[in-house]
Amino acid sequence: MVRQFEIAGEPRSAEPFGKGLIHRSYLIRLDTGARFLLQRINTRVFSRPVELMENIDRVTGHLSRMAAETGGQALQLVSATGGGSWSVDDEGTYWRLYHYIDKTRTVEQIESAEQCFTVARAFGDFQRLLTSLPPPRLHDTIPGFHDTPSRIAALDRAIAADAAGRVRPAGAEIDFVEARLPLARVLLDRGMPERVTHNDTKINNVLLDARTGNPVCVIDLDTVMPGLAVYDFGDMVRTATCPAAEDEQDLSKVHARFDHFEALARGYLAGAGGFLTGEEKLSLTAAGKLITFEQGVRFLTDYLSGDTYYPVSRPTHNLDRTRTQFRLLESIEAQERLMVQVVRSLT
Ligand code: GN1
Ligand code: MG
Repeated sequence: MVRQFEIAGEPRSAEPFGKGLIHRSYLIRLDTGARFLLQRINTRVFSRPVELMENIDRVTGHLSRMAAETGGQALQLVSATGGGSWSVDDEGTYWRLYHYIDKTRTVEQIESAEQCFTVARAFGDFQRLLTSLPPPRLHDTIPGFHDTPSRIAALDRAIAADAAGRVRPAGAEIDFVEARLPLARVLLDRGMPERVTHNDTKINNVLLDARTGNPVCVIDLDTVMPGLAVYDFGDMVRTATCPAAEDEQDLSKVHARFDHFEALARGYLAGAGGFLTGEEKLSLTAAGKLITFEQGVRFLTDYLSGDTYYPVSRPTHNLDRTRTQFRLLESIEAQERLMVQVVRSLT
């Protein structure tokens, strides 16, 4: 497959790479020492791979041009020998090849409040650089990705079908959602503009300089599409304020760290504050609640459906993930007033 791309050398090795839940990634080494990242696109999740790659082509092209001006770096696709930036194998599987960005590392868990600031600023910068992406509108690579009401509708269908016989063991979690239905609409009807957003703003989607730890490049561009700016902030709250892993089974470890929240808000506003409207800035806390809720609903739906979307390594894996999200949401709710206050003081 690597030979289907414009590379100068012979591929020597391929090893599985990274911890993504969706695609399969391989680190490729050529005889010249050059390294690449080969990715097998999951077309069960991204059912329109050509549109997906059109988006990524435009976004990486724009970011590279901007990076040249700002001195940063951007992901770069390798062209396929037949033209375009992807290749299809005999089985109809889509593949793409990125240049590997050297001297960087990723971390799975935020290490400090300071790191929250730098990573949030990197995602804020990312959004800001993309405010000048020329038209047309990007494709929706996953339609309705953050359409929380339709995520709830999907949950309702999974409950009705009870395909895996798991409605009973998930009773408490189903009740939890039931009690919070109005939250699904909390960001809608606020007149916020559509922006270009990343939609997967976990810390492991920022390459950090291996030596200094400074952000070098935002990666994982598959869900870059039109959306509300604050969705990205909400996903940072979900993933960066909590000291525990997404699938932690000891719920006493799950909570939102206030100082991390504050650092995220400062960092994000440092990157994106210049273009955000007042309404967007005042929606940051609500976005943290919403995205945590929505992710819990997605995990719960997958649990009830018999684990068809997220890979699992134990039968209750998706239920455990659901529980961390809901516990985290409770923790955010308990601190909500203070969070709103701190955001207001920053704006
Ligand atoms: C998936 O594959 P990964 O880890 O980058 C998912 C995100 C979820 C996340 C939960 C396309 O992302 O939306 O927030 O898992 N990506 C897609 O860990 O569904
Ligand atoms: Mg990822």
